Amino acid sequence: MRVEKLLFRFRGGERRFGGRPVVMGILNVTPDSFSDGGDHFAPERALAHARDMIGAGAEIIDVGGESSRPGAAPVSAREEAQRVVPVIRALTAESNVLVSVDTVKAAVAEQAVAAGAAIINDISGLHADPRMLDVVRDTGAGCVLMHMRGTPQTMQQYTGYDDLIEEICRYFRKTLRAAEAAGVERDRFILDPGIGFSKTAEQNLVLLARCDEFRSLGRPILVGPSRKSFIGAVLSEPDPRRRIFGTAAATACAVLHGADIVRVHDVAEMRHAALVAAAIRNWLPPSHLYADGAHATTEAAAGSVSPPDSGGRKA
Ligand code: 7PM
Repeated sequence: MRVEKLLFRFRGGERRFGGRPVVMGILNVTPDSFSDGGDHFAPERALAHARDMIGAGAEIIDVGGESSRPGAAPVSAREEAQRVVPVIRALTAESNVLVSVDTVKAAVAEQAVAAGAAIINDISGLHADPRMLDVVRDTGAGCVLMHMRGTPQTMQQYTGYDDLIEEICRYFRKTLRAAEAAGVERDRFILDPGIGFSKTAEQNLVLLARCDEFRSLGRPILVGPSRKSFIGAVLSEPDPRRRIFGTAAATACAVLHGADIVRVHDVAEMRHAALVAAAIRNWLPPSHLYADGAHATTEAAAGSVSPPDSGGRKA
């Protein structure tokens, strides 16, 4: 079976997605996640966690300095940059892991890229800060374009969709078109349907089951199901730390249905879930999974199946 390998360009390089699934490890650099014992943020502890995730197989580290939690105290651009910049600088100095910065603020993104980040992960899909698209263009950074309606404070008021998948696709098309008009090529973008952002629990399940429909836009697909409340809703499990197996199931489903990148807390576990799901995906006939126009014959499909341990799909 032939699955499109998609070129992604970012500051300092390019890579192809569409073969082996890639794990993005979440690094929250906030005082509540890595304190020095008091109320202060300890960058050394955050770095140690990043090293652990790299050791466990993370190929991208997503560094965020502001909680997206509804009701979380707002953080100034200055404070947010003070948290993420030293960590990004140290991490990119010692490792060639790809670093993304999880921010909706153009000023933070700019400093993060100057410190070594290759990718800007903007949960507002370039809508929160009018300068963000300029920063993507001028820095040459890659960009994760996530779908959300409203803000983290208001998003759960906007879960009414006539056609969930179609409306998210329309949002992606529109934003990609605006970006192109501003001089940012499509190959700089990764698309993310925004699991948990302005979606009901049921809608999140639909997104994971139908990830493949976003592939028609010709860009790599990222999903972030990690420990989220829709898993808690299915399992009646209020404690996010006890949603790891649930996250593994969600990760496997997303990869089976064509997701290229998974953004997770539990890197070692989700890497295994993703690799096994991809091995299954690669062994299934294409008609079962992909509407990408690749209708291989039986022989062609068999000829291009990669053994599970290669984890990859031949072009
Ligand atoms: C509170 C609410 C705390 C939500 C943390 C979160 C995504 C993301 C986040 C995602 C991309 C979390 C989220 N989620 N970026 N940032 N995709 N691209 O659970 O799904 O990590 S924050």
